[in-house]
Amino acid sequence: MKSQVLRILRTAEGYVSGQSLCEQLGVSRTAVWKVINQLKDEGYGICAVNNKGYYIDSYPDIMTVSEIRSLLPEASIFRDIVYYESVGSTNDMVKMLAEQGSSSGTVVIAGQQTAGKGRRGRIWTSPANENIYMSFMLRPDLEPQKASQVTLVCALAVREALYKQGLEALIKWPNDIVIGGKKVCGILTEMSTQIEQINYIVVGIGINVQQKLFDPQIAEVATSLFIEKEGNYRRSQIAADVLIAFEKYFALFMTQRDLSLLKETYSSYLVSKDREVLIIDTKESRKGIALGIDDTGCLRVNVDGHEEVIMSGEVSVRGVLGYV
Ligand code: BT5
Repeated sequence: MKSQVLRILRTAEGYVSGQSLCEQLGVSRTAVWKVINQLKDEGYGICAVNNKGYYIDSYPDIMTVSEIRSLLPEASIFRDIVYYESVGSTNDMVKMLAEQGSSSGTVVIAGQQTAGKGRRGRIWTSPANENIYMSFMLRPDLEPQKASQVTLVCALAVREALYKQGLEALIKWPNDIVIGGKKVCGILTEMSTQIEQINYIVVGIGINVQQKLFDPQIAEVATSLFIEKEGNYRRSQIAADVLIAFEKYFALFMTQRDLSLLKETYSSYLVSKDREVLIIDTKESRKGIALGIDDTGCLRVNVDGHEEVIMSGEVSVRGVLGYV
């Protein structure tokens, strides 16, 4: 009921009377009053005026299930949201829930991760209560070899959510979001398969929001929204915006089961578009000009006048002068 009260107050043009809340929710005045007090305790700035009702004039930066749910449309595919103060990894947690039979669209969000993961055993640093650590699980009707394309769909969603915050975020193929040439977000997609079929797919997103200092090992390449542009970021709002944008892009992705409808948009946000990149193979490195992605999410690079198609995971691509 908390999320319903929040959704009503948030979308109202002005004050909402206690009577109207009671009627919309089918509960007593006392029940409404209790929820309002709980919300005040959580830090919501709720004005209560006699004969007018309630109005929210400030929102705290808190990650609660009711806050996030109230920011999502009622028909969102992300129905089951779980929040933990601290977990090892939100990807591992949502996988565990998937193994226990949780439904498609389960979301796990944490205030902190003690074993945050990057790709190939790398570490994702995840200090408490500053950033977003979120994973969701889907059970799409999709061939396993296409799962990695969902990472690119998610990158589009994160870019859009950050753009709503007034930030010019770009995508470093395949799974990083960068601002000012530094990494502000990483995405890790994992899956469980049966022969030729996906059981479930897990998409994990780490976004640095309020963090002001980074470990020396990553300080050169990592940044946060706050470092790039000071502001009162509300993590729940950003997390909800990512989920809303993901649902929109994922629906387009599933109509074709590839990135054909999204490749132009994705390519237009590529940080390396039309720029020289270094393709780092196990055997050799070579330079080329990044052109964009193809229908399957491979990076198209012009190398000495010939187009090469680079698969993610096969090689690493970076700017000739550094990370981007
Ligand atoms: C990624 O891996 O970029 C995927 C990161 C996914 C993290 C999310 S958080 C929620 C969910 N639960 C998890 O356990 N994971 C996901 P990769 O491309 O391998 O990049 C990892 C590299 O990024 C590290 O080796 C560092 O160099 C750098 N790095 C580590 N922590 C960072 C941070 N907080 N911000 C920016 N860069 C970081």
